[in-house]
Amino acid sequence: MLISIIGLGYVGLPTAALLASRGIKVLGVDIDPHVVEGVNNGRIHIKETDLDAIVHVTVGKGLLLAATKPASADVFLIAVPTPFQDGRPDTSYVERAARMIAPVLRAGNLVVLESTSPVGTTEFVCRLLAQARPDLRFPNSDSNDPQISIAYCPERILPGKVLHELVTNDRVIGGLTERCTKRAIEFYQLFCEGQCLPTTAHTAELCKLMENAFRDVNIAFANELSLICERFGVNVWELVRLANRHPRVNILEPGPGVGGHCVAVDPWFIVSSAPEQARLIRTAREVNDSMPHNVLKKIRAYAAELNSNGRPGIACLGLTYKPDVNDIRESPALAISEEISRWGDCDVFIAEPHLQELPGDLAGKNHVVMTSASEAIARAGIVALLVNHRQFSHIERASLAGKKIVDTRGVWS
Ligand code: SAJ
Repeated sequence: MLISIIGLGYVGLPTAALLASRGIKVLGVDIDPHVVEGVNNGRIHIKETDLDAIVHVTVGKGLLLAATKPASADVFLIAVPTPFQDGRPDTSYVERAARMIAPVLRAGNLVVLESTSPVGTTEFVCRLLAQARPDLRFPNSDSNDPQISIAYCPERILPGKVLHELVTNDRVIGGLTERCTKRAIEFYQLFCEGQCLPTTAHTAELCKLMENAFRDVNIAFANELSLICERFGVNVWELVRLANRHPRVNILEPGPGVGGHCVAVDPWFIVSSAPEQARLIRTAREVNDSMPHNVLKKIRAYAAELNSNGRPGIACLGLTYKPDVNDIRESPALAISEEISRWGDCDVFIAEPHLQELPGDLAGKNHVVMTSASEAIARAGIVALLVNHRQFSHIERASLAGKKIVDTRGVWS
């Protein structure tokens, strides 16, 4: 059996490596030649627990190979990005992936889409493939006894725990026909120990979007609560801890906003396609997007207080979108630090143990320095804890004495 995985990113590469580690031959396809070259040399371009070792071993054994073009295979798994741009989801990478595999498709193949997608995208892939390959029978309404199976199965893995969750998570699997679903389930059972739950493609597509919207709405509740608590001078962390002792209450953690390429993005897929119905989902997005502004207001007020004693120093602890990862996509911590660096009237000391150098707008500015957490704190009058990385839990409380603290994650509160 040969599996071809189109897209060697955060989902495709770990899935490819996991399948290969089970002794299955995998061809990973990516349009980026650097990614392909790296993988073929046993190197990875993303940070994920244990992934480097498993890629190294499976490439060494000849079970995992990367290429810029697909070859014929038994199963094609599409895991390419679907960014949200100009108010709508961009499915052009999915389209490109489908056009890439069309020439090498053959009777008996299974095609699975894993990319987060608007409802109807799996059918769209089927139409594209059917147009490109009129010689094959596809699972559309006017085709009897289709030769190709097509299904949607969203990835649900949590960055930082990807290799574990790929195996243990339940999977929602929606084929274009019941037979497609059955075939896709057989494929996932090769490596998935969770339950494979059959449904339709539309339900599976919407299920993925709703899972992340659910999380976003719940985080927005926690964030709104933190604003209400500020108004009443109540410690939100204590309040959440106490409220969660109720048997049916489980409030999430407030923070400086929601980041990452999933929870901060996917709800917009729903809002853009059902704007009249998705009112709560839209409001939650707006609440979460407003949180960095609230953090900046507090830091600005402290900077104004310290201004009379000379140029204030601000320590920004953490840049990534969540703790213990090196991913800065949509990161509120990064957005906050970049905005502070634009003020120009403060020195900024950044501590980010998961990055080697300052990213984006922060790089190349004389008043922005990357350093250790202890040095950042020592040199700053204001300390903003933006990400609760494990390393920061070792910071001595004594080193914070006399500092203005903006603790967005409740580590010291
Ligand atoms: N966050 C909070 N408070 C919380 C929990 C999270 O502020 O109580 C923030 C985080 O700091 C981060 C953001 O939310 O900025 C998102 O982090 P996350 O850990 O909630 O989720 P992701 O984006 O790393 O992964 C999510 C997961 N989805 C759900 O939990 C419903 C994961 O299972 C999905 O596979 C992934 O999105 C994806 O790829 O869609």
